[in-house]
Amino acid sequence: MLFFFTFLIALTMVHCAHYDYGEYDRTRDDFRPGTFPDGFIWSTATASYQIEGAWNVDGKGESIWDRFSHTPGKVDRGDTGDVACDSHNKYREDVQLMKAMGLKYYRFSLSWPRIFPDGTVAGGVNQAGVDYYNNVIDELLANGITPMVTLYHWDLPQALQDRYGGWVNEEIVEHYDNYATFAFQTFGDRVKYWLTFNEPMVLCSLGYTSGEHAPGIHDPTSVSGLSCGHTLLKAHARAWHTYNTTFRQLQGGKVGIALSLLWAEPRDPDLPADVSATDRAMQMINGWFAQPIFGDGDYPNVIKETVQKLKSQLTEVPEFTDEDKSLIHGSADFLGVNHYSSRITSDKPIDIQTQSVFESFQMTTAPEWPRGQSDWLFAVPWGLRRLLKYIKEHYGDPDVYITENGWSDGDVQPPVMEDTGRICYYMTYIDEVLKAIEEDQVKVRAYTAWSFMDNFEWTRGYTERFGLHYVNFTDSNRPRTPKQSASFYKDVIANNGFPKGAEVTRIVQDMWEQCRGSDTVKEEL
Ligand code: GBH
Repeated sequence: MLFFFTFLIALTMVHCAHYDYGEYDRTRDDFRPGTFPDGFIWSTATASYQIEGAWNVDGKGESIWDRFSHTPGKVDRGDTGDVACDSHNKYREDVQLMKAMGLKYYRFSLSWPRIFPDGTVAGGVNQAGVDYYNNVIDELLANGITPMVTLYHWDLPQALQDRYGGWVNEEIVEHYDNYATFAFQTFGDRVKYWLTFNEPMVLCSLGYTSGEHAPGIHDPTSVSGLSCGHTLLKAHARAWHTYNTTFRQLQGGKVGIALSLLWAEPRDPDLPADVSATDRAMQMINGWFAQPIFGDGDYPNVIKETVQKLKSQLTEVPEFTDEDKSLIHGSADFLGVNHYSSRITSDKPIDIQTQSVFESFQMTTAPEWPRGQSDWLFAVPWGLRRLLKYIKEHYGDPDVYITENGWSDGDVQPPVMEDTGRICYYMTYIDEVLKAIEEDQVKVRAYTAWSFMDNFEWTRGYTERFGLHYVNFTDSNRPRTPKQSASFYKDVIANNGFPKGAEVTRIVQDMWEQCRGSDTVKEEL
């Protein structure tokens, strides 16, 4: 009955929708069998605050996420990362599970306050924290898994927040650079892939504009958000130059940044207003960080216009000097792409006197796009291919590492172990990466599934599950169990994609038809 009802609604909505996806191409949703280039990197990812726990153990300092999650009302159900997946204790087990999947790479992040409790070198290094990361890295390498390390995945030392107000203050750049230098020096003999920051756009807009994330600053003028971004770009460039001049020759690694990039499609591609609204959205969301580093070295026009308007309110006007620009431009060995979803964009007229250009577009989704547990997560696999082509054309054809891509289920009983929604998501998105490589010659070098296991999903706590492994958060041992998607991804890794011919294609093709043709995904909603 419920199924029939859902089906009926789905049909009606598809029927009523008048969306047109631009140069719609009949082969857009076709399955393309094939394997990835030799040496293609298959990885999964996590982040320190989301998995480690041990928030106040062994000399670790408090982070802004400890403070934030301990503040009533900030996180659903009052969940915190105090224990999380307990990976501080269980990392060896995690590595064995990775090995069982045939994973050869693993992306994780360092907790800055675990290494420098008050964020500064002067405040002293916490040797127990250094030992922990040495152990994780050694354990990975001993099991044939290459570490990919994010220096900053949102858990700023609370002491730096208190002392400087966090990322709005440029004095923090020096401390970040010292921390990065220490990490390169200490772990760089074994770590060859670095990410300076995870998703600056998300951390500045949710942390310093809407206040939904730590440190919880609500500033609708955008001044704090823009200053945050400005500081981050400088900090990123500093760390890259440190590596480039001091460590590269000796260590031979690569340093990039993980940007959260969205694909936006005009609602009506024949309507110039929608097309330019889409362009503004892409500039603002993607170009804010991508353009200074990978594009022409400066902010996109939409950002510059906004800064001009805000100038009177700003103490420190975020504009780059020529020296800043030349330091930031080209300061990455690869572009890390965190991509999850797409949006349909249309123009929204604004009053230029009182409103910002940020409000000059409107985003929506199509009714036929399957939705994950997260309210923002819609599966639009072809959006990834278009985004990758856009990156190639607008951001200097860089080496691209997909550093995150994934799907959420709810925290339901019984848990979703036959996670068809996730398998369909991975399968279709991965195939779009293959198309981007083979048909559009985008230099994609890596694909990373978010996440290795269910974890602390920020303000959603443990209510949204992104893992290839199920974690039981009510059991003090935090047992992990592989979901069906783990064995699916294991096969993809073992086959280096979807090999042509023979049995494999038939099985994969059947799966594809199930994902594309039926209501498997919709039924899960
Ligand atoms: C990533 O953030 C994080 O790096 C990771 O830690 C996190 O667990 C994972 O994704 C899953 O959320 O589309 O306009 O409605 C992704 C954060 C959250 C950024 C949703 C964009 C929606 C804006 N994304 N947000 S919109």
